[in-house]
Amino acid sequence: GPGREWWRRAVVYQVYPRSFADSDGDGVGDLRGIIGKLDYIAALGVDVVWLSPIYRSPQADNGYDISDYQDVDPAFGSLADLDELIAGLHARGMKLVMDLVVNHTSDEHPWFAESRASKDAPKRDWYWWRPPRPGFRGGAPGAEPTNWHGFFSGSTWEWDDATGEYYLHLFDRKQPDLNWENPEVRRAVFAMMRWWVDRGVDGFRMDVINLLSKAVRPDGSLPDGAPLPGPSRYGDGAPHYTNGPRLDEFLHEMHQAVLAGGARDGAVLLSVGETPGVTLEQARAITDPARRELDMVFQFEHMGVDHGPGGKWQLRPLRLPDLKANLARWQEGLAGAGWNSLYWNNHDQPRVVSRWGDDSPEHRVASAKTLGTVLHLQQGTPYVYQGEELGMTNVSWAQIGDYQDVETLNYYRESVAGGASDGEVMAGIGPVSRDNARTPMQWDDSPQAGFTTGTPWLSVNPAYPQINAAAAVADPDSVFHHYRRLIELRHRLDVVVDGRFDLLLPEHEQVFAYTRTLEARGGRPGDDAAPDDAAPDGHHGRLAADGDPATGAPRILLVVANMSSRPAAVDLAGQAA
Ligand code: ISL
Repeated sequence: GPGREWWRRAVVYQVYPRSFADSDGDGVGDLRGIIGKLDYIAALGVDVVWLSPIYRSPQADNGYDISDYQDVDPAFGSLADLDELIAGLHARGMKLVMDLVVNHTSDEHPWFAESRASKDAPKRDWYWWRPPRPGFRGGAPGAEPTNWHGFFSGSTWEWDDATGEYYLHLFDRKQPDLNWENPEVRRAVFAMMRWWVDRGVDGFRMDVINLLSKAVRPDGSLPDGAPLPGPSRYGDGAPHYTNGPRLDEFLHEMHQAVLAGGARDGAVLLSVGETPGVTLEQARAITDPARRELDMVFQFEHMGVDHGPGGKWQLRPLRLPDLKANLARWQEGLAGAGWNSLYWNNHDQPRVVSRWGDDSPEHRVASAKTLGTVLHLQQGTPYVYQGEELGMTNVSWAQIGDYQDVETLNYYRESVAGGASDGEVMAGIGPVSRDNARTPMQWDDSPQAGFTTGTPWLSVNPAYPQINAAAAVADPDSVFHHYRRLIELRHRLDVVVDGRFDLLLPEHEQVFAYTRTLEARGGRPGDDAAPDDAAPDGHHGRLAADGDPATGAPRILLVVANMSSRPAAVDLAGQAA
């Protein structure tokens, strides 16, 4: 019944196919590569694999630009390979969550080709076409229908000379936004989703799903955004497309049309929305089970605590109290109301051990374990991004030519055109570029980290001789085995799933400490206290459990983790309940 869904106890592992494992030596990871690593993923003990997009795509944004939702890109393999992957996961008791990218398509999708054909094309209204601003010549600077600045730099509007109108693209110009106001668009998306459910997928991770509803006025126009700081001629459009007026309605419709039907095997489907800019209040609405929208969302506030005035490109050192306050607010805010997703990493974020930990040779392993402990013992569904379980680290390349990511390249171009020096722009890019997450998975210490027999599409991180899966699996004290034990704890202990979260020492600059407490003594007889092997090593943290005298099951977990590489003294007297 409600409140007991399988995903409350589950851990999800994200695979970014392009960078995971290459079976055919072309330098690009593929589905057969993933199939060959299923035993590795199963050994970690995760319940679900979330697969970043493998659909047919021109790869302008590594597959987040889809030209056919119902086929596999030849770079990744075939539908038959995907069926084999689904079967291989199911055979090992794991599920598959697909990436659903329906805020936009590729400009090479047939829907867009039909839409751009003429002003009265039947699919014209499937995308956002608008005339130039009155008094301006189409294509001239300032003629765009709104002043919005795009996620990937520049205007969100692209001029189309053939029909004399602009189309909207919140991301790259090769990613035109679908018009969800049009019921035919919604029907086509829901039919596509059901096709995947029938094929055996167990859920969807929904790309920028809270950007679907734009604040369109009755006359069809869209509002300008407040001017951005600095010399930029653009404005901030986010308030006009983030959690827009019809979002809850669209998500509820999707729930009724697809999600309510469940998976092919009868289990509930997992739905997780990626929701940049979402507030706690909005997330509570979206994930409130009574509203029947989504199970959980990825919030972004904690990813912003180290952003400078210039945003992500100006990372500042973390102030631990800020991170703790934010995560505690989400723990408390969704408790008993919605559900949290827990993540440090994904394919868009720098590696957490480099960002908020200590990736030096002396401290990397302990630091990565500590970060894992602090996240995995919170309430919610944890997501592990490939390589996080190895403590993989950032790269920092000196030349823009070493980077491949469209967001990074567009940002570089715009900044240098605006007068910034190569040096300052590269200093911003190094610590935060999405390519930090996208270097090939490090399997072993053979050439190219065992990722490919050819030339990888993006350079391997030179740290691979020390940091790789073969070494980690063989070492019982590795980050890998620590993550495996954390995942096992969630499966075994009700207090990890359901316990109330209470932050301790909120102002402490080094220590992240909290308790999880089960009010109702609902432990299963026979469970014992948290095993010693769950305790992270030495000065980097510890985990304690207090057994319920009635059942023997742990009733309270105390997590005390030193997030710094310096010794820390804490006095917990009077802190724990
Ligand atoms: O990467 C970001 C912050 O560092 C975000 O701005 C990111 O672009 C945003 O969270 C949306 O991400 C998702 O949609 C994009 C795609 O490029 C990302 O990979 C995807 O996760 C467009 O589909």
